Amino acid sequence: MEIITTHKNADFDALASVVAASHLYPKARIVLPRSINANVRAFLSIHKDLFPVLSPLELRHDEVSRLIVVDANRWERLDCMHPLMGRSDLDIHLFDHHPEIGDILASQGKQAPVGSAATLLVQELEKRRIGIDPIHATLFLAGIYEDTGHLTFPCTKPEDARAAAFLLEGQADLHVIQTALRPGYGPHHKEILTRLLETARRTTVNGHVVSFAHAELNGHVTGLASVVAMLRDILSADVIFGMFWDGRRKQSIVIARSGSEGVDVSALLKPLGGGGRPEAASALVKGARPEGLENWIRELMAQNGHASVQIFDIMSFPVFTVRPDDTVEAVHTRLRERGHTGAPVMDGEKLVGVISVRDLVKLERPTQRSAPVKAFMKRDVITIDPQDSISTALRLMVKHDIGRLPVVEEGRLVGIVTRSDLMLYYYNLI
Ligand SMILES: [Mn+2]
Repeated sequence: MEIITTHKNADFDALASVVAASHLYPKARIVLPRSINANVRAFLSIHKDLFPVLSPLELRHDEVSRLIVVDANRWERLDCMHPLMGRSDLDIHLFDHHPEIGDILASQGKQAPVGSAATLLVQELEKRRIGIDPIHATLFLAGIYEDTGHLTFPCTKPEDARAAAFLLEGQADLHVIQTALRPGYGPHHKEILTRLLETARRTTVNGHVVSFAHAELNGHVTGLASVVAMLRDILSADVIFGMFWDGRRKQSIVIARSGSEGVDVSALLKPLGGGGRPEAASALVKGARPEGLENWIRELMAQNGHASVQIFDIMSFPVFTVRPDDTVEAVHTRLRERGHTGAPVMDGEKLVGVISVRDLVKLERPTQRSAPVKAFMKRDVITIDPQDSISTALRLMVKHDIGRLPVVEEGRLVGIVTRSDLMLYYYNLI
């Protein structure tokens, strides 16, 4: 007997991958783990007949001759498959996209760090010219979209977009996908969100705006991650930690979301036994209260401060500056020659203003051209510290609509960071 299985808490990528694998292995039975995400369960309740599945409890392990694993590469992530571990006569095929190396050793299959496991299987179906009907195309696309955040997560690869295009050509239904991927949001979630908003506290750690919000759980709640994601949008924090206390099981659940390149929440939660991706991670800690964990996380973040990229790493120096008594004409010419869009105005060692080409081009009259720049410079200069984070710089530029920030340390001008420095950083060009 051949079986296809996937990881516990099966998500759309997992379901899409097992179903796609069943196209590659028509004789194989699908064995779904007992725990399935709420939105996948809702989808299955309508589509159940299309995908006949076997419970792991019904499985006769000794009859299994081939195991096909999708969207997972570790035995511990599979449900009730331990009797198969270490069996030398078992033929294992593996289709997985997780970049870390696992302990399931396969003779065949496909492993590549693309955005979703479904991508790898869809590529295989396309290659072997195996037809996909619109309903299946819809499910496979839901898998790709879920794991890549509709092709927006940094894990997304060109292969994912190509597979998505192939499925759209195969008439995947975006209306169905929209409904299927919508997070379950009920009255209970609203209650939790309200509680989180009431308890949310904002702090700044290493220049990142970080929020911790607490809530107690009454019984098992699914979809907590989407509530935390909503909270992050509402609070517009760089990093958010949803801290949940499950009193009945005496355990804490930490769900973290980061919108800042400088903070890798999966690395942060690793010491707590958690994991995930740099921008989304979670941890379940038995016997520890959320308050204590919050302190622990704060300390970890403070320690990691030096590892994250600071303004010092991307700023330019030495800085081209002008004097307050230089004429508009002279400053304009010098900026143009150097290709700068602006400069700090220095009175000796003292930063007294900034002037930008944007201000200078408006000054056309001869009397203005010969006037000193101090008459037209901006005097309330927004500056930044070399130890500040990239996201702080970005926030200041957006808030004040400015394109450059003088970097000041102990009253001294040590560099300048411009919009184009940030752009080079975000596009990974430096
Ligand atoms: Mn996946």
